[in-house]
Amino acid sequence: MRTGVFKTKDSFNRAFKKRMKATYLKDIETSNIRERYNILGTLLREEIAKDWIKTNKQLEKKDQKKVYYFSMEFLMGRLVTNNLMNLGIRDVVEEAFNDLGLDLNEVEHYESDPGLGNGGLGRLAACYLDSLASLGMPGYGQCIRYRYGLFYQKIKNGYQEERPDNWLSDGYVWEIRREEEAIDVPYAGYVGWENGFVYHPSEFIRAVPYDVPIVGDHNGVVNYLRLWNAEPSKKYPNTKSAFDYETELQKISGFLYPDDTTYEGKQLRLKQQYFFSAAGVKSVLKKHVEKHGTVRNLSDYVVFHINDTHPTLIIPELMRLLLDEYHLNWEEAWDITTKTVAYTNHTILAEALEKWAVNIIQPLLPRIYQLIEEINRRYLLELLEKYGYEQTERIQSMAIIQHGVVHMAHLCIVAGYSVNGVAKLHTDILKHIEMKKFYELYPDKFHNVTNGITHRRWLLHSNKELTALIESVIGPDFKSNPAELEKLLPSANDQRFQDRFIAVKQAKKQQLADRIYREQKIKLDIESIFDIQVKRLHEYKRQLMNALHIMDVYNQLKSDPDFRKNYVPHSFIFGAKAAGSYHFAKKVIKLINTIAQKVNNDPETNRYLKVVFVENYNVTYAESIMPAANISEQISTASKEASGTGNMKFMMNGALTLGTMDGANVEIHDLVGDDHIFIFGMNADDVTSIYQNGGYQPKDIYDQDPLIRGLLDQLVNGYFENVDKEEFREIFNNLVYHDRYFVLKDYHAYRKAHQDANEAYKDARRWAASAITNIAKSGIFSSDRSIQEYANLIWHVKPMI
Ligand code: NBG
Repeated sequence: MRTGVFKTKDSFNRAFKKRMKATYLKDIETSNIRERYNILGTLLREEIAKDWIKTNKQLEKKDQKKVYYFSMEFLMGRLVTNNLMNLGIRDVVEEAFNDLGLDLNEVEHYESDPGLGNGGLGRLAACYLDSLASLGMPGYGQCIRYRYGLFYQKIKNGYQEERPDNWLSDGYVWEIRREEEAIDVPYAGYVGWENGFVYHPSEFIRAVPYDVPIVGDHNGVVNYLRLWNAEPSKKYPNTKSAFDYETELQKISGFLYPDDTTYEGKQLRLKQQYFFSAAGVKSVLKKHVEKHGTVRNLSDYVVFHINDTHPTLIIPELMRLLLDEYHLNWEEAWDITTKTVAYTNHTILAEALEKWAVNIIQPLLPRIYQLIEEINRRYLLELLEKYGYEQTERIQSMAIIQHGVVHMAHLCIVAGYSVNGVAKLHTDILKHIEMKKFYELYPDKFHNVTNGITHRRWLLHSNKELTALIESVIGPDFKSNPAELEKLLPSANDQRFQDRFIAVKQAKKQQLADRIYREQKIKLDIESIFDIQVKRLHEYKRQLMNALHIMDVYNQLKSDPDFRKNYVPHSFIFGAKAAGSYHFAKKVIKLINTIAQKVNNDPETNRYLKVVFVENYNVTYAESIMPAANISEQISTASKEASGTGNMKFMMNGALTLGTMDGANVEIHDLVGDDHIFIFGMNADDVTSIYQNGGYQPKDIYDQDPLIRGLLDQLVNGYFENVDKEEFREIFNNLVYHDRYFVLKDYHAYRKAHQDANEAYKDARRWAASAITNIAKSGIFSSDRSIQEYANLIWHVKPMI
């Protein structure tokens, strides 16, 4: 029970009206949504502030270890509902709004969705912040306050266009600027020698933190996400014009992942990475020393967590501060660093494993580069001692700097005290294939923590109907302890429960269908199977295989009356952003939209088949998509998807996975068993073996398989009337001559999995039983479990309450 403004609906109403008048000189009746949202947000922030201050006081008293989670991405989604629910005041506010004749839902939907991320990596970071606060652990995010996020995706004539995502245009009610904690981040210049190395930067950029509160679930705890903004430093550079300096600042906190195909682009990314890493580390050290009077016990109180390699520069920056500013010697500094830094790997894709050319790092960060060199030198000496000259090849392949290139993952493994993968299979691949030599060197550093999702946002908030249904059977305990979902298992075969589950699913499908109709004017039939693939657009995720299969279905609907009789109508839904410079991925978007246009407008078949590519897929969209799915497409080339987290969200909302034995699909399969999932295709060993031994010729499949040849030919033979015949030549060539991700090789298995799913869906009871089984088994994928594991295994942090 709250005191003050949120105590009762009447106290809230009074405060709301009063604040409306004082701020906008308006009555409730004449106010608009923006004003209503802002007043609600302000009152909420004041409420949160009380808990925030309390949390800080508590921490002040009980000085304990804290985690700083550095990530290039945080896909937070809207916070208003989250905050209302976690504070336990949504009902009061809703009633108050009803009394005022206002719609809380509408006001909640006014909030912008900050797109400070690209995909699973960023959403994972956001789920983890929610769990940290909800478990009462002191854990804080560190990132950049990108003015325009990743980008806003427009679909124009089937093509993706990238626009600035102006999420800050109307301010951001949650953030608090902390002017006094700003940090000057040094760049460029040179390193001199005055009884020791002295760094003379030629330029500083001021990093100003904006803190966004992260509210724990009904526990009075408030953590924060710190977003650093780039601003002019008082130490003004004398090497640049004001105009150039200002342009540079704008770029640093402008976009996430700016095009890095040019030298300047690469330099900008590195600048961004150093910007928030350096600002974060320095501010933490400053506070620590203020409190403890020394940096020597840092590792007892601080963990710097490196989320994928983007924040790797934390490592040399920490060394730099310990050596140059706190005047420790190398051994002392290294000892502290290697006890403070932990690293999570999120991908084995070679092109995503960051490598920075020395000729980019060195001019931009001369002292940092010098320290990386020294770390590498000492480390190589150790390797030499261990392995001897006979194994120089092994040693060279493990070096941090190789042929003028710095391998960031190697630096993380060498300097971090922990390296973890994000699903069992992924960790095994790291240990035994990708990072085999490092695992042999440091077996104790390697851990697995399978990813998780916050069940609060992905079940309790975004699927209130399902939550209520579950609660009516097993009581409310699953909300705070999601493992309790398992109690639902006996209901899987209860016909009355199945009926109620089906009714909820239909209602959620209708809500999604309404949104899609409103925005894209495509009508979906909720009796059709909602078959959904939402995730970053990438070749390894094989949206292309899904698209080819839709063409295949369409061909059969057109030519085979028996097929049509047996086919349960399907609505295939896609959501995905392609990186701006990822040309091929953008072609796939165009292909999906071209297919959609053709099939949706064919009166002969469009009762059976619809295709939708939703525009600007983001967290908010995902909240209406996850609850509405019947089939969750998780069809990556085995071994390539480190974990996946969409797979978990779909599962928790009662969709059945149709997927490969990849990432966390493997764990989903192990939990639910063969009967409640559709697994197909090559496994990770098959894939690895082909990569190692070669021997795959997609052209042979094209030549020998008439079905596949027919489909591929349709890409280039004028079959799509509304596009140039050559539009998809590149896709055709890629599949026939390269097919690095085995689309053709897995195609028939994929097709068969779809046939099985189609048949299974006809037995509505069996399908519902499977869906309920999936929900019952999904508790383990709550990010509360993941965070508990990080805390026990890696961070050694404890709840503060
Ligand atoms: C992604 C993986 C996903 C995984 C998320 C979160 C990157 C680099 N990696 O499989 O592709 O679920 O990280 O761990 O975005």
